[in-house]
Amino acid sequence: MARTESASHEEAVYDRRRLRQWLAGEARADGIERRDMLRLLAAAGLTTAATAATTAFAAPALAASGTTAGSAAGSAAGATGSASAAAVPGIVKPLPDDWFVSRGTNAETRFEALAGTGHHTPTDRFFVRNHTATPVLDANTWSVTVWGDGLAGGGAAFTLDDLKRLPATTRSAFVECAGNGRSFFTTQQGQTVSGTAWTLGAIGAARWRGVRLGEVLRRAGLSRGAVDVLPRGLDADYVTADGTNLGRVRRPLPVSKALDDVLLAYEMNGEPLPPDHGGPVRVLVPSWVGIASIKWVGDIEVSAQPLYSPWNTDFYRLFGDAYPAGGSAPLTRQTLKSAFELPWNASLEAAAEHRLTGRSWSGAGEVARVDVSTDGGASWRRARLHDAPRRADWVRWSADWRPAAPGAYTLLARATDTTGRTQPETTVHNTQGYLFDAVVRHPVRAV
Ligand SMILES: Nc1nc2c(c(=O)[nH]1)N[C@H]1C(S)=C(S)[C@@H](COP(=O)(O)O)O[C@H]1N2
Ligand SMILES: [Mo]
Repeated sequence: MARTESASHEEAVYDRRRLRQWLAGEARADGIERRDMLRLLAAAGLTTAATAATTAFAAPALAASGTTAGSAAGSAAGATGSASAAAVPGIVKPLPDDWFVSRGTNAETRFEALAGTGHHTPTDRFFVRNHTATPVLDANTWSVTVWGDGLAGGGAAFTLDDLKRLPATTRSAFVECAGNGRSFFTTQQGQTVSGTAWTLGAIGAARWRGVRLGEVLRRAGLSRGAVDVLPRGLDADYVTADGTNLGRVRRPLPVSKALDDVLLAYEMNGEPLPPDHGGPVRVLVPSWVGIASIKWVGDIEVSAQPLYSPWNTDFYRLFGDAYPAGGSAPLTRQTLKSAFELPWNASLEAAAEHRLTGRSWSGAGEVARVDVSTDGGASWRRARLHDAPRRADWVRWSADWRPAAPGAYTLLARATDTTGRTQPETTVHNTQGYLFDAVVRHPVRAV
């Protein structure tokens, strides 16, 4: 508990410090409307007239050398046997209907498709969240440029071979969208939220191999004055529904996190990182909201001043009645969730023994225990854990159940992590539906 609270306190302090620096003309805020900055400043109690000029966005000319996935999803049909492919323009890999639900430019993993698959999500079943479309990049010509006034020298570029020559690290971690579970704000709590209506499948866990970002930053000449690191994707500019061009997907990361456990990953589950998941190289930010893990990274700005992008100002903060007018501090760690590996409204044989399986995860600490209810929350029992709980990862669990009679049942799973947090009954509303952590009520039928 103490660890979580002090960490979120540090984030609030960090955010306020950035705002002060912006007011003093020390911070840059590209792509952010002045009124949005003023709203943030007001929220932080820093309402002095802001007259700081912003510096023009200067970056090395970088062209995404490659094509963008067009109608690849269509050609994927038939590649996976009987299941037809869900249509998501912009995603390269096949999306069979029994593994995925298509949601706009995104594909959600069906949790029932993970039953019996092992600890890591098979890459072919891993959810895809694209702001635009998957660019298919050539690993032989790809490179990442590290640049900015937070470096002592003039910066550096690294090819894939350069990165592979540096010491490699392998680790297991989940990537989860901050909006995972968003639809339950509406279906369980009767609230309105904006964004992709995910159920619980905007998460996957994989074994990632790559080089520590800290190693790359040091070789590029990281200076002591560096504050923020801004990785940027090579996918197309993101244009909002109202036509505003927000530029390429990018989100600042404090240097402290960048030097801690962040990877530049070039392998996923023992294979070269595939196009949909950011190949040839993506950023992997363990425990944090998925948006931090920038795919198709093309350049990384290292800055001696705090940086902003729409992805840490207008998006990926908590807005709403319970939050300050400018929103919460930018989101960092994920929250706590659990899911059954069963379809919604699954049919189970009555008076037969069933092994209910599922997974739980937390961005704050390891999962300490999982409790399961098969009677809508009237009684609970402890599930068996099938993995050694680890930070930034999920655990598989199971509980046996014999439905006494045919009829409708509500299954619940509730995780507790090592910081002492337990999934609550409801999540405090925020307008963009981030960080849903309440226990999900999963309906099944015994027949
Ligand atoms: N360049 C780029 N990086 C990106 C995104 C994107 O659209 N473009 N989406 C982000 C979001 S919101 C999430 S949740 C994760 C999803 O990773 P995945 O598609 O490999 O599951 O990638 C993040 N990195
Ligand atoms: Mo996301």
